[in-house]
Amino acid sequence: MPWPADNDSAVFDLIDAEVERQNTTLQLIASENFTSPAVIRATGSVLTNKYSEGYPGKRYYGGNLIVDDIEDLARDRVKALFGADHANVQPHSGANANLGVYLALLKQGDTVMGLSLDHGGHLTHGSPVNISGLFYNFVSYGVTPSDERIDYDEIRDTALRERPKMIIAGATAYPRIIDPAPIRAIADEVGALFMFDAAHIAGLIAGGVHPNPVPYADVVTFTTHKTLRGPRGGCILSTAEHAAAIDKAIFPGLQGGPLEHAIAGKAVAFREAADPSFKGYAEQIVRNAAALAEALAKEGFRLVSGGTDNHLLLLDLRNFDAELTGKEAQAVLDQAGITLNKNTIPDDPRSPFVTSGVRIGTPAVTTQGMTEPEMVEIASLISRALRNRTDDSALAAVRDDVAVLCSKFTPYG
Ligand code: DSN
Repeated sequence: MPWPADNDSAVFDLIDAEVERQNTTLQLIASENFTSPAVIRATGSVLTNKYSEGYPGKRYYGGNLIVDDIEDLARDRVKALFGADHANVQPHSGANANLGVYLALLKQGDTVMGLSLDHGGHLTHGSPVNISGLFYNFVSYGVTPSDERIDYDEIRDTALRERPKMIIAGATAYPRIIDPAPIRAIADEVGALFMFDAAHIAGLIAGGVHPNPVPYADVVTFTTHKTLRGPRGGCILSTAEHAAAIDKAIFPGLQGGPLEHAIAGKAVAFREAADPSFKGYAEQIVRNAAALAEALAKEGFRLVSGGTDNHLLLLDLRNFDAELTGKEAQAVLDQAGITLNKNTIPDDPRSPFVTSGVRIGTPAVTTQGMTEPEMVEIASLISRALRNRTDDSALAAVRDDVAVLCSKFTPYG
């Protein structure tokens, strides 16, 4: 097989540099994680060579007997993990999983309710710049100003007024538990479908530390690469009633050939998540987030909603420094070897490109083996960097301390 004499160092040197970055700096983006070598092996396998349009037993190309077994393994494992009737493991992403559900169960123009993006929702829950907001009539609900938590009474009032075809629960920047039971009751009262987008918390559900929405929702979507710690990709679980419509919407409705190398990686990750040790991992993610929140509060930051029940926290930077924006904090912390993202806080006076907050997550550092003492150290490093944000040598010193901390917990040694 052709393999350039320089081993394509243009690409592979960059991959090596990225391994180095992940090993030596702190990864605090709430939607990221470190997959296992087994997941990486599956996603880097010859399965990338195979075309498999269709589903196990019903493919449009030959040579799919082995691929059928792999996709069946993935489907069976994820159904068992979450107790679902039906699984579609083909969505290339969480966005595609959500769009597939809309294509299957909605008509263009239907009214749908979701958490607004600026209160922690997701682009595909009706943002006007996303296909969801362009094709469907999304009506947003938000968090209550007083406690910055989802108000189930407000969801009910809005649902009674708007009579949506579907109610969506789920978030990308919401630090509290979302209870599926009252949303099921509201959906039943107004005759709506209930979709739970569990992208961020799928691993917490699998680990038994957050309520499982599968017994309540008609459909549950999620990504496999966040708290669930699998390869980048999406997944849909549903009741048997919606199985055929969802499968048809994903293929041929929305996608072509499935990424069977990613599906093999998902199968590996679903097995890892079913291992009893994963429960301990999920519990530690939440303990670490709580410890980090407490330590950051002591450093003078305000926590949106006062704390966290899950894998993430949202910091309102204004208390700490009225001039400091999320955009600047993200850039300064990058310089100090601390990777996180700027994020709007509820009713943020600044634009989404600037923001008054940052989002911080503990899935990746927990995978590395860090526990509560390291969370206190991380809070101190964040605070030090932001207090000295115009001092390059102080930021370099924080970066050195970050590297020392990471050297004790190297993810890919
Ligand atoms: N980009 C993801 C996140 O960071 O939450 C959502 O799709």
